[in-house]
Amino acid sequence: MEYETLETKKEGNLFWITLNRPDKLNALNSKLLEELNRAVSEGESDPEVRVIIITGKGKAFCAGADITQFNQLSPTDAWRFSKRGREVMDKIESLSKPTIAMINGYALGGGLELALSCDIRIAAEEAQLGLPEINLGIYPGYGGTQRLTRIVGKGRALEIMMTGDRLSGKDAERYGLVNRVTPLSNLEQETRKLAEKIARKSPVSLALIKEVVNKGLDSPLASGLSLESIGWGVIFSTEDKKEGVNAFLEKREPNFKGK
Ligand code: CO8
Repeated sequence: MEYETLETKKEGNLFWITLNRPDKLNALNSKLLEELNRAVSEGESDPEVRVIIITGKGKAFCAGADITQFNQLSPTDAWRFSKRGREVMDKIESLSKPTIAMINGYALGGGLELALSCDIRIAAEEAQLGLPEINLGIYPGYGGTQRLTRIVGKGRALEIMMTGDRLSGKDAERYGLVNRVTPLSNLEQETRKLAEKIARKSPVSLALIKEVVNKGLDSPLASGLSLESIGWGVIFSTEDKKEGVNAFLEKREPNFKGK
């Protein structure tokens, strides 16, 4: 597919999406947001793709929503703009395939919110992460108030939103905001290694893990636990379950097909 503001690349079972407005630090304008929406659908619908990686070109992962659009927005436009961005982030979070945000540099505002909608975040030590909307007299509008709080806890989330301060990659790891950090020079290699490891697992198990974890987080514990048990019924009907158990018994590596 053709894109103007991002690049996609298929590498075996991995699908890379690279935001590509480096001179504007990959700020999310409407075009980029819509292309991102299309690109994740492309990865989701390709049966060969098992893991989707989102990153940015240049010195930023993404510096947030495009501030130059803000002065033209009426309050109704701002609501629509926020709602549309949130729909795209919700879609990324609920994809059936695992997603990794490879945070190569600035991940600010809507850029951090994009990373928060991915399943796993791996960041460069040199990256800077934050929600600086407070400094613009606004506040996060692409799901950050909710997702950041669920990931790092209320106290830390409020501090990040109320100060607008940027965290280094290392501090973000300490806060539990990113899963792991690595020097920028190793970031791509580490991300690929992690993505390839996940890509060898059963796609059905991966999809069910995501569904049960995400839906469970929005439900009382008893409902989440019940969903987990129901999923067990589903997983026992799959070819991948037979393959995984037989591979163990036959002392060989499994070859999961996603069926
Ligand atoms: N929007 C538009 N342009 C941007 C953005 C942005 N978010 N960030 C950087 N740019 C542009 C700069 O204007 C500059 O363009 P130009 O060369 O034409 O002047 C270019 O990118 C390079 O940036 P800098 O020269 O500023 O680079 P520095 O290395 O000096 O600084 C910073 C890097 C610290 C990242 C700095 O650019 C900065 O503070 N950027 C803004 C970060 C920010 O505040 N992000 C939050 C935006 S608000 C948001 O994301 C809300 C999400 C919910 C929206 C809901 C819809 C209404």
